[in-house]
Amino acid sequence: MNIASAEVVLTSPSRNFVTLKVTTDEGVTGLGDATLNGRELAVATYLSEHVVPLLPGRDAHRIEDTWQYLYRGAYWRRGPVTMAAIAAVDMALWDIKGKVAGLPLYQLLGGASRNGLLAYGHASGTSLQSLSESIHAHLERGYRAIRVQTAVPGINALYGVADQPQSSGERYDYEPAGRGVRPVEEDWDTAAYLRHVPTVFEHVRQEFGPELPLLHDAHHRLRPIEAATLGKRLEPYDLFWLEDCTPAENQQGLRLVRQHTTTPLAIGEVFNTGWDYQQLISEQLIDYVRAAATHFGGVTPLRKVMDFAAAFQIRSGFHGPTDVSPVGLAAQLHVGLAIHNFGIQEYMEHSAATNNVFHQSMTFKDGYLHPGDNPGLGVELDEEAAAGFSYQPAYLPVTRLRDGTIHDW
Ligand code: EZ4
Ligand code: CO
Repeated sequence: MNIASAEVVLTSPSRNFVTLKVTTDEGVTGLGDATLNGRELAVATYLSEHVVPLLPGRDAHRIEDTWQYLYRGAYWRRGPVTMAAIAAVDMALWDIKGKVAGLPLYQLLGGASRNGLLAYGHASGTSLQSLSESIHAHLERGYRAIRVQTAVPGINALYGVADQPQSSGERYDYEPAGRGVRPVEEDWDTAAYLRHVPTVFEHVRQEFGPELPLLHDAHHRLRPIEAATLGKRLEPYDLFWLEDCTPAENQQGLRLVRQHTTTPLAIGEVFNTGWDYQQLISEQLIDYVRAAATHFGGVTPLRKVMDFAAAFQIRSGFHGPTDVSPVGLAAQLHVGLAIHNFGIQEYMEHSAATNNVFHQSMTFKDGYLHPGDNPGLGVELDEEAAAGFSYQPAYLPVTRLRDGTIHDW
């Protein structure tokens, strides 16, 4: 069975998504996610100009061979645009293989290692009161693990904090990419942040008790010594993890963090290959792999990095924001269900508009996700609905310090 054609679908139900649809000469179709928040058109063009023309005539079953052909064949290695494009092809071919076999993808990866995937949701608040309401609202929706982000006195605009109050039953709808031709600017003050965050966790632990798994995302803002300080200050509150405490291109910087704190560390949502994890995993500098199938070259390399991590007792915590489409989310749910070293899955519920474009078989029940048992990935694209929403420029914010210096967002 050969690939007959492939097409790139751009849609923007409530945010932009780049989807690849591959069709075989037997009429089987597969979907892949290539969404790269804020750089969608670069990936769409990479796919349509440099990848789609290479696909017709290739054996649709030879997934590893096609992956290596696209990765090594480009000569230029790695990078988010390239790896998102390769991811889309990889996912689409796994989707096709599952449909041909009549099996959900997780069965092809070895079958389920568990009944469901523990998910965490994003609670946030501009005050301790609204944060508490947000956590309660998440618990009522079934979540059994919660990421906690709050406003910080002295910082005007901060990632991960919804600006509207959340009441029970409402979907959390913090979308960091603002529509417009330029990014908005936010501000940052490390000292203010380091002073405030431990007081928030003290409050949350007092109110919600010791058992609820709590997570926190530092979003690449800290230097190693600052990350070590935060990890130590948060130890009394027993975090499930502290995420992206530093911009981890500097992998050896994590040694310093590790020497000072036992707060578990999760890193890597912006990484795009296993090489980015080489030192972090082999030196056991992290506890959770944050990769997303979409930004990491697909199902094939995600499975490989998790097998590498397993040898070091490192578990998964795949990146699951809404800038991973339902197709990309499904891909990582199948991997998470199959691998032994699953840890937790981020889940940021897609909007109703997105769910009308992408019909998902996955379920979220009592705090656990399951990819469903439809053959392949279990996601279908309503192309007519997708065509109703054209691409709109949208960018993640940039951050400046008080003196105007650009900082990591
Ligand atoms: O800000 O995916 O842990 N989750 C995150 C995300 C990122 C967005 C950026 O597009 O850090 O919400
Ligand atoms: Co993050």
